[in-house]
Amino acid sequence: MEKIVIIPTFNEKENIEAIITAVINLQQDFHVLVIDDGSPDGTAAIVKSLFPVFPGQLFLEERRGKLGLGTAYIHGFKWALKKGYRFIFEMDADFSHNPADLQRLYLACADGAGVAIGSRYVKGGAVENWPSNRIALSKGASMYTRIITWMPVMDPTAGFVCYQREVLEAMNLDGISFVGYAFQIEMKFAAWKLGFSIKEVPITFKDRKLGASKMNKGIVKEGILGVLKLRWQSLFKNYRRRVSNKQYEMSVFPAQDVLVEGKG
Ligand SMILES: Nc1nc2c(ncn2[C@@H]2O[C@H](COP(=O)(O)OP(=O)(O)OP(=O)(O)O)[C@@H](O)[C@H]2O)c(=O)[nH]1
Ligand SMILES: [Mg+2]
Repeated sequence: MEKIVIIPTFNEKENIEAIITAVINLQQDFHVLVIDDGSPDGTAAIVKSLFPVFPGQLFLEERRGKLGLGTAYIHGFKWALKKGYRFIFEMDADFSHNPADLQRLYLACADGAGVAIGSRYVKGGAVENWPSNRIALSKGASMYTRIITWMPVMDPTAGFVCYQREVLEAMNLDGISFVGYAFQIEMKFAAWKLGFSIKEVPITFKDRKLGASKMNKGIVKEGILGVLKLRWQSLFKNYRRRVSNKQYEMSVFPAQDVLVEGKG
């Protein structure tokens, strides 16, 4: 019970079987938890049909409607903590993240990072096949986040992440308020504010080949306003208070600069 990959899904019937199979067939003891938000295309039924193929390795949590990526992950984090997993991963269902990189994120955490980020925007990272307007939006969001928050993370919107369980335990997960892209920014911001070490591991991100994007204007708006809100709240210590889990004594992964793989 070491490593679990949480995959949130909404209408991913074209990808879900292949991504689950790819993760488990790595043969590196990754379990998979799918959080499906009542996908009308029957994604959850495909997951259930795979239970006999991957007994004890594949799990499904079904929610009633599309409640957002952020709350899906919070649900998954709580589930994974309760089951005792030590390394808890976030990954998309659409093969934008290469399952073969999971082990590199794991090794970064096993090596001492509290959070390992699969990063497109550090040396060695890349984005393939994304239209130039998507790249501009993503890079713009990263730069905007760095300027406003001063958080020294090159890819703050990344959705390919490994957390040590202690990092999630130290957080008041109900205090994380954003649901779209801003959720990804907020999780990293919270880990950073709580003093955990973060390491960016270069990855190549590929555009989805199958299924439809869930990106929309509301997600962008939440990001723009959300980052300002995070910065504002953190000025007055309210933020730290809100996202920290008071029962937890923090000392396991002391604060240090954000590190980049290959640079010490
Ligand atoms: N459970 C759940 N999963 C979601 C929700 N919104 C998106 N997802 C899943 O989250 C992952 C990322 O969503 P994507 O649509 O790929 O978002 P994106 O990567 O920004 O956009 P594209 O790459 O252009 O598709 C995918 O696995 C989606 O199925 C949601 O509201 N609930
Ligand atoms: Mg995607």
